[in-house]
Amino acid sequence: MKAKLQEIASRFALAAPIASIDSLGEGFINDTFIVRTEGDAPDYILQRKNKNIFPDVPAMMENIRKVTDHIRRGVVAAGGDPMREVMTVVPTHEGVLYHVDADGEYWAVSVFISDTIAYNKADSEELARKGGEGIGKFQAQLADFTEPLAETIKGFHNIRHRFVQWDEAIARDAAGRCKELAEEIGWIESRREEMLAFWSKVEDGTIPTRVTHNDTKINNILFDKQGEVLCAIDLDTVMASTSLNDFGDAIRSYTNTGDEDDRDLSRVGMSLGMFAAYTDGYLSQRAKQLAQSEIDYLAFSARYITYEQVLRFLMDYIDGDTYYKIKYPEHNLVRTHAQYKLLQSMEEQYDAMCGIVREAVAKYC
Ligand code: GN1
Ligand code: MG
Repeated sequence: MKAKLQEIASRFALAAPIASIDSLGEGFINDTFIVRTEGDAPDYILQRKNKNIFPDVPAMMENIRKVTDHIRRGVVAAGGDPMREVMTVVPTHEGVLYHVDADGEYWAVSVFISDTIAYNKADSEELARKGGEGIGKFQAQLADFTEPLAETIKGFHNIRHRFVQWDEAIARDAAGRCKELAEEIGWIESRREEMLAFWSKVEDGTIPTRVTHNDTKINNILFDKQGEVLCAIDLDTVMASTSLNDFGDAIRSYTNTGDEDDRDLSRVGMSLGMFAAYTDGYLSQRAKQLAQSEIDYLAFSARYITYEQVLRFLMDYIDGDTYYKIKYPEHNLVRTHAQYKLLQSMEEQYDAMCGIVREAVAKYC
């Protein structure tokens, strides 16, 4: 494996000879490695992109190139550091943004930004506030981006599309698990209409479409050692969608008092303090630019994305675990239960969440 990784990494235009390659991080989809180089040259991130999930890796890499080029121009214009405040994609020696190996696997490389921290959990309201500010800035950096972007995963946060997949998965019952899941399936069905009603607002344009990250959990954001956000990483799902996805998914991640896959449900819930902190940071950057419809659904978007996550984990369990990497056989079911507990906690605190949004909007408008 080491020799194969070396061979693959050597296809890319690295600034120095390779010293070592090791596995990195906890991604559920791609395989990630850190390529350390000799001397003062940067180190690099090497990723095997999951072609089962991303059917068109070249189009995805082109999205990432366009978006990072745009952000880089803005960072340079503002006097920032373009090697730290945006991801840098490294092409192959032939100038291609990916390499296809002998097995037909797709690989890509970016510069590893050193002296940074990627958190798996938000441990303070200050960090949540900074995270909100970071995604607010990311959206602001892309507000004037006008190039078309490919849809890297069809209907990614589109619940109408998810229901098509869901209905098929239930009908197929590939792993024969549906009979034991009546209660969990009921959780999804009982909220189907309200989730579709929300998505209709995106479809009819009431809620505008913008450039969005779509995977804003905390470990996809790089912080510097002073606690400031440097940049968003894992741009595989950058697409045109609603900005509410990014707020909602971040709330799902930052405010959870337990783990995404906690077996101990007593630990899981939404911290209202963390919600307030993230919301304050986010709206400090975005309040003036958002449409009223986006503000109206901001708190709801956390319920929407968390619901969608319950559906996606449960659907993968029903399908026999074909999408997410799992560490043990019932991992997707444990994730389903933990995310459902989080959803319930949001539902219980929904009025307070709406109040917090109103206050923050008033503060920044
Ligand atoms: C996946 O790739 P990663 O681990 O950052 C997933 C997200 C889920 C998340 C759940 C392309 O993100 O949508 O919310 O796991 N990414 C994709 O933790 O499906
Ligand atoms: Mg990631």
